[in-house]
Amino acid sequence: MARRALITGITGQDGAYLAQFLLDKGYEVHGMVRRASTENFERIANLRDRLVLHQADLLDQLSIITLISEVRPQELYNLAAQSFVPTSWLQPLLTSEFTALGVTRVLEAIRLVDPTIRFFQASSSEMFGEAREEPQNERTPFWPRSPYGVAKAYGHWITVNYRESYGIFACSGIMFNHESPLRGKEFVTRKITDAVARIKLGRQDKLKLGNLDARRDWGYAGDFVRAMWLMLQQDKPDDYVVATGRQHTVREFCELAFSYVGLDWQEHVEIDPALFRPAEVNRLRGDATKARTVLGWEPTVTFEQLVRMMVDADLERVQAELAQEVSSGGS
Ligand code: NAP
Ligand code: F7E
Repeated sequence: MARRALITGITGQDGAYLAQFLLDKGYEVHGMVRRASTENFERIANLRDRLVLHQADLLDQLSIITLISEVRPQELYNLAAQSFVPTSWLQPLLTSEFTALGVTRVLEAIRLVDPTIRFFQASSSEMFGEAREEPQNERTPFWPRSPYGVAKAYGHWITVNYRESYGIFACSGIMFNHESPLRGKEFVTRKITDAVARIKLGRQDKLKLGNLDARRDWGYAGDFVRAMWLMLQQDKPDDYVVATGRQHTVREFCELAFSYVGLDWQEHVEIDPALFRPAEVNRLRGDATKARTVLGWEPTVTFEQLVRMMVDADLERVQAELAQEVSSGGS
C-alpha cells in the first residue's frame, strides 16, 4: 500500500515542491488548504489531479482534528504559516496564531487521533536572529528579532516538547532561506529576479529595495524538501539545521541577477528607507554538518545556479505574458 502523507501549506512554495517529491516517491499525497473566495492553487496546478485537497485552517482546532481523522496519514508535514517577516510586525497576533499556536493545534490533533503519525515542523533560521555565533548549528541559542522569529521559536520548542512529553516522532527542521521560481514575489530574491526580467523586457525601469547589506545563506527549495522527508525516515526523531553554509549579501544577489542579463544593477536599484525593518537580522549562515552526516543530505544547487534558474524562469514567464497581451490585443 502507498504511504500516505498530509501537507499543511501545500499551496506555498515548499508545499508544491514537497508534494511533487512525495508523489515521485509513490506516496498518496493529501493537502490542507484554507478557504478563499478565489482558488489559490497556481503552484500545484500541474499536480492537481494527483493530490487530494481538504479544507481546514490552522486557526480552527476542530477542522484539524477532523482532517487528520479522515486522512490518517503516516507522515504529516506542517509547512503552513504566516511566513513573511515584515507582515509579522503589522499582524503580530495573527502571526502568532498561525505560526506559533497553529503548531500546537496540529500536535494536539496528532496526540488525540494517532500519536504514531510522524511530524515535521518547518522551523526557521530567523529564530537565531542576532546570532550569538557563526555559523549557526542545532545548539546555537535563539535571539529572534521579529514577531515571526519569536513565533517560530515557540513552534520549534513545542515540537521538541511533544516529542519529550508524549514520545511523538516530531522533528524540527531549522531551515535557512530557500528559494526557487515558485518563491513569493515579496521575498527579496524573487522580487529581484522578477524585476530583472521586467526591466530586461522593457516593462519596468526601477526596483526599490531596503537593506542591501543583509547576509543570508540562500539554498534551493527543491533540495530542502528532500531534507524534510529524510528526517521522517530515520529511526529516531531529532532536530536538524538545513543550510548551504555559504553566505551572500542582498547586493551580491542583485549584482549577479542583473549582470546575468547584461544589466548594471546600480542603474536600476533605488533604496527605499520604508523597506528597512524595525529590527534587522544582519547575517545568517548555517552549519548543516548534522544533516550531512546523519541524513546524508547535501545541497545540489549552488547560489549562482539558483540566481540563474530564477532569472530564467521569470524571463520566460514575463515573455509569455507579453506574447499573451500581443495575441489578445491583435484578436
Ligand atoms: P509560503 O510560500 O508563504 O506558504 C505558506 C503556506 O501556508 C501557504 O500554503 C498558505 O496558504 C499556508 N497558510 C498560511 N496560513 C494558513 C492558515 N491559517 N491555515 C492554513 N494554511 C495556511 O511559505 P514557504 O516558503 O513555502 O515556507 C513553508 C514553511 O517553511 C513556512 O512555515 C515557513 O515559515 C517555513 N520556512 C520557510 C523558509 C524559506 O526560506 N522559504 C525558511 C525557513 C522556514 P495560502 O496559499 O492560502 O496563503
Ligand atoms: O529578506 C532584505 C531584508 O524577506 C531577506 C522567509 O522565508 O527566510 C525568509 O525570511 C533580507 C532581509 O527573507 C528587501 O531586510 C532588502 O534582511 O527575502 P526576505 P527573510 O526575512 O530572511 C526565513 C528563513 C524564513 O523563515 C521566512 O519565512 O533581504 N531586503 N530589501 C529585503 N527584503 C524584502 N522582502 N524586500 C526588500 O525589498
